Amino acid sequence: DESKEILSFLVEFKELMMMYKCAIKEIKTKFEVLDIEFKIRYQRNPINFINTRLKCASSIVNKMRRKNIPFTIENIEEHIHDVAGVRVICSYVDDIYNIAKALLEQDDIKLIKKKDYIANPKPNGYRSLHLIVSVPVYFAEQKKNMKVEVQIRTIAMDSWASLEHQLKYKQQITNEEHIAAQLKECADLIADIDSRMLDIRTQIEANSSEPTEEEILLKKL
Ligand code: 0O2
Repeated sequence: DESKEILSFLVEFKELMMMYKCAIKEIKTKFEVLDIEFKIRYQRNPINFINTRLKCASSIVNKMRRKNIPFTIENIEEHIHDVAGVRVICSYVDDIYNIAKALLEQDDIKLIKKKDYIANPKPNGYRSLHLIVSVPVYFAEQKKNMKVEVQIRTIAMDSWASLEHQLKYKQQITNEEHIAAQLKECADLIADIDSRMLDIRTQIEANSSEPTEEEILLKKL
């Protein structure tokens, strides 16, 4: 009887993971569409690349243990917001907010939670815009609203976060406070560089008199 229960849980778990995988596809496509449209309008891509990941079973179990939540299918859906993860890496800081706004304005997207770690960086220096959204996914016999965690950040913020993430897993850091202070300093330097790069782009755009493809075409007519 118990093995029957375990088997049915595993079947349900596999099905739930399949649904999250599909939700990732939906959200990724939405960002790809926005990137294509933006390129046509402004002659540049706001998105550098998109990474996606499905949280593995052991990470889900660990997170639920940490939060003292019993491991059931319903609880995963209700309490674990980052089973489906989409990370969008933008060129400039303003792209982050433009792309987030465009996603949230879509009428099938529901914002569940927003954490702006760019306006309010974490004490360690971490910066990124986090959105937990819900998106409807259409399956053969049902429509299901699925939660996806979206992290939007610049290339510079992303490189800092990747290295910091790696360093965190290195055990027994000696001189920990000093290391943390240096990491924080790097994060702040990176934020300064991001804001200066945006400033440079704005200056170039203000002085740019390069005609668009359409303007060149119109002149030829
Ligand atoms: P992984 O391996 O990336 O999946 P909550 O959901 O509100 O209970 P949670 O989950 O801590 O709290 O939410 P939060 O703060 O929005 O962070 C979720 C994710 O953001 C993390 O996922 C990381 O990916 C990233 N993140 C947050 N803080 C940091 C940080 O200080 N450094 C780095 N490098 N990444 C960070 P996971 O599950 O921790 O890990």
